[in-house]
Amino acid sequence: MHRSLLFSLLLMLTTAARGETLNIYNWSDYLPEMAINQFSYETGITVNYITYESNEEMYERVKTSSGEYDLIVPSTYYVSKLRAEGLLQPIDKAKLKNLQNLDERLLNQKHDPENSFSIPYLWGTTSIFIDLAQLKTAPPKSWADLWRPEFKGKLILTDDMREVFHVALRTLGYSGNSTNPKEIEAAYKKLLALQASVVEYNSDEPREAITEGRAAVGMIWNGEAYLARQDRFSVSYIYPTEGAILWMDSLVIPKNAKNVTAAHRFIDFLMKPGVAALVSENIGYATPNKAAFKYIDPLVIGSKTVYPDDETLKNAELQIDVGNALAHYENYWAKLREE
Ligand code: N2P
Repeated sequence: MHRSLLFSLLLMLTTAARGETLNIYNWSDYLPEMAINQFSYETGITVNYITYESNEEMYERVKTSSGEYDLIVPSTYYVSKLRAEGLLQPIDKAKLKNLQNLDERLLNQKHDPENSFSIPYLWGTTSIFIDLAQLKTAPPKSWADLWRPEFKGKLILTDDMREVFHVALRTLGYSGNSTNPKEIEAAYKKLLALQASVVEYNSDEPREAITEGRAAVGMIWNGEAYLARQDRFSVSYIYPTEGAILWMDSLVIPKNAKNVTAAHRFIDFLMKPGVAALVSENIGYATPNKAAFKYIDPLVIGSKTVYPDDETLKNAELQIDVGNALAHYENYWAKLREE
């Protein structure tokens, strides 16, 4: 047997014997299994992958956890919230030799000015999908069109509080990050009027709702639309006239994480150009890793669904922290979902 192979096998056995485990708490369908296996093969660290469907679900669990998670992947506005509440620990950049691969335009953003606590993982949009095979009328062009009566019983929304409010707020001409209680209330009323059209709020596997014929139109994450189209060619992803929702998710380490060293190793592993390319191609979201681009299939880079063009980006609104106004959103969201 080749010596280095023997050596890595021994290493794997000894680390496995030590029982080193990395607990990753991430969105569903947001990290290809191939990448996890590669990491375990290279490091001997076992990955325990647990998933959530929304920032809110993740936040509730992390807030009350006693160190169950070593790595989590919040959106920008939850990075700032977790950080402000002292729930994160600083990232040791000296341990990240691949950090230079990231596009500096996505670093040092408002939610974490020096990236002391977060490293960008993926970014993307939330917009409108249509399944032309099911849709018998003219496709929607705007968020406002989702209220058209002919979509009744064919529409899905993401199960995502801020995003669903964002759509209603934009339809009313307000910012998707409104902190004005009157505007949030108006958005809630607007959403009540949409309720009869909604077949489900789905943030788990919305593409199944499409491929199984339950939904013909609605809100979706770009990666989900990209994967849905691979199964069903009649699915397209369009950007509404009011502008898409723009978001970015980052890797962060909770304050009470148990395996901080392995968490850093995993973050660094994800920033390897080949791994970042695999992730972007496999799940259809945009990587902030500029060194990865030369490895990504040009068809994926050229896809407006995965990598929106400048015009789309200019028209989109990035989700940001709404501070104390979050309580208004939560209050109306609970009412809406009780309906
Ligand atoms: C994919 C998760 C998308 C993350 N299931 C949205 N911020």
